[in-house]
Amino acid sequence: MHKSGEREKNKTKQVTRHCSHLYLSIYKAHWTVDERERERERALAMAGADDLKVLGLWTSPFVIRVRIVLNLKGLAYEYVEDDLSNKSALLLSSNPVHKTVPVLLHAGRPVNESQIILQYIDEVWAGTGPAVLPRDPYERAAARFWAAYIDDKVKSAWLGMLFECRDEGERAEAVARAGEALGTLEGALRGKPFFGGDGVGFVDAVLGGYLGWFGAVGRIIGRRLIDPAKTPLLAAWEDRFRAADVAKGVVPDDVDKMLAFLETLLANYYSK
Ligand SMILES: N[C@@H](CCC(=O)N[C@@H](CS)C(=O)NCC(=O)O)C(=O)O
Repeated sequence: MHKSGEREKNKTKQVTRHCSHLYLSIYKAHWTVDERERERERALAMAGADDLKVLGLWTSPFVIRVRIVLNLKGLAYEYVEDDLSNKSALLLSSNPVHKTVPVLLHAGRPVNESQIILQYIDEVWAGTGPAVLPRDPYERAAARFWAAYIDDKVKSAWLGMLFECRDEGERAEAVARAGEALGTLEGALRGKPFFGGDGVGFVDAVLGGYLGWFGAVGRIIGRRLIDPAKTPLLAAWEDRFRAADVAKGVVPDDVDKMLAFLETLLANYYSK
């Protein structure tokens, strides 16, 4: 095929991918290339730079962190709760590799994996609201380091404390592991109100996503998981974070509801 014809075909394919529902309105044979290009731009704008949908689960630390960052950026989005015992066709087709929530759909295009989603939001809306990751490359590397640390150490302790422990001894062991990881994070906070400095940032959102479950653990073990006696800076951070506007309505604070959810989950998944 002729090169310009090939380019034209590719553009049409691209638009079809981005906003298939608008396809018919842009594909008019008598239009010139320029007219089609202008219409393509218009169609993409209509599809909405801010057309955002989150597929989620209200208790998921990974989903919660995405919602926190969308709140931080002041971005409106549609939230769709998925049923992980009967995953939606949209979830399966949007995250065919892991089949997990969260999925962010931006103008219909899926972005997977929560930390990647947070960075995507920060890049696309760099000019909107506060920066999620620090702008300084060294500080940014440090934030990514701590976020990875949290999803390694805190995540495994979280699974151990609630979902994988077979008895109270195993729970206590996981609680101790969580305490160690939280002790290390106390050092990373270094007296700042938030990991991100004066306001919530990347690491705050990543750790903050777990706070609903920390509340549930607290009820089970009879004390705050983030122990004010051992990690006073982090305990103050928790209070500050829970009170922040970005966390409101997103970080679960109803411990009874969390524990009822846990019970159902354990009965449905882990007894099989
Ligand atoms: N690494 C993933 C973890 C996501 C994840 O594990 N999500 C859970 C909900 S908390 C899920 O969708 N589980 C469904 C499954 O594993 O089938 C991320 O950060 O997005």
